[in-house]
Amino acid sequence: MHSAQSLFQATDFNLAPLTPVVDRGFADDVLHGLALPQKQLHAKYFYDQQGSDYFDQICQLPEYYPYQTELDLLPQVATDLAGTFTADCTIVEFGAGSLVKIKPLLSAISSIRQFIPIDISGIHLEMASQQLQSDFPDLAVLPVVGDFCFPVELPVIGNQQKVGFFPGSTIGNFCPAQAASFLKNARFTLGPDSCLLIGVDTKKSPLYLHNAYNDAQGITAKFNRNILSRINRELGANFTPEKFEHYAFYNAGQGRVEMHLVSTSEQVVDVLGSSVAFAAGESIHTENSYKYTPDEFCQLAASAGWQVERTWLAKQDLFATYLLRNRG
Ligand code: AVI
Repeated sequence: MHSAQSLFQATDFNLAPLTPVVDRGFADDVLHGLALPQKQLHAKYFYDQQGSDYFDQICQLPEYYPYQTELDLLPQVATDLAGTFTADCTIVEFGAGSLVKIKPLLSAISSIRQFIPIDISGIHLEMASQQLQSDFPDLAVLPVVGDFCFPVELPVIGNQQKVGFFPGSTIGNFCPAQAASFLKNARFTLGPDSCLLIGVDTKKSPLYLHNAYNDAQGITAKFNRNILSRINRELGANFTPEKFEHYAFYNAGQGRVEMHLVSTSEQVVDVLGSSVAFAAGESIHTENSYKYTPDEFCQLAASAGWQVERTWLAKQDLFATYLLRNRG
């Protein structure tokens, strides 16, 4: 990721003008998304340093049940898995974030020798990996900065069994077709005889879901608007984030929470030389968060070549963790 300072570089050491150095992939995705009839931005772009910090704050909110519910479930999952994974193994975490949820597994499963966290947010990953390494000095921690939406090349790790770990219901941020393709890519990344331990949010009361994405302190709103600030910082755009309202609701037909940023007035924004016009009330669709019943998730996993071997449901069925096995 580019920091604010790395955005501009002098083409000649003593002369202006300064040339913006932009991440073309990010720029192309933003321009493409804002040109669609329903404007959209890819949710993976929430997670620059500031966005990752906001997400950590969301996880501490009383309304945002998925985080704490999964964290409370994991010690039981880990104890049960200690009897399954008895030979030396390597854990590969997709979208590793702050590396909190791996700790119950590392504490309970003594056969874990290596840990490979993969995350798109390099600085965040580096800091969290250093901390984890000092907490578990006998573990080999091998962070990989990368986009886990695609197959990822792992460091050479020998012949140990590989176990993928994808907590947090991040799979819900993909549409079902993308989720199936993530699951297929994960099979490819992890290889034959692998397993995948995955956390998936369940369908539940719309009001409960609504509150989780509309917290009283407005942190989710800040997280949502930060994507516009990031586009300003990294692509030199001139969004006024306060002129966009956070709007999140459960779309029961689609089985997903949708997040949008709604323009509060008619306005034109400059993004990399393109003028992007907004009508008052027009939205940018910034995130989907799909929820799955256990049956729906078993079908999705099967369509990608995984078999559900074990299911753990949290209290009141608020959240599920599944152990999947690669059917080869
Ligand atoms: C990371 N992901 C699973 C979160 C979710 O619930 O979809 C992101 C999030 N968006 C708003 N609050 C949290």
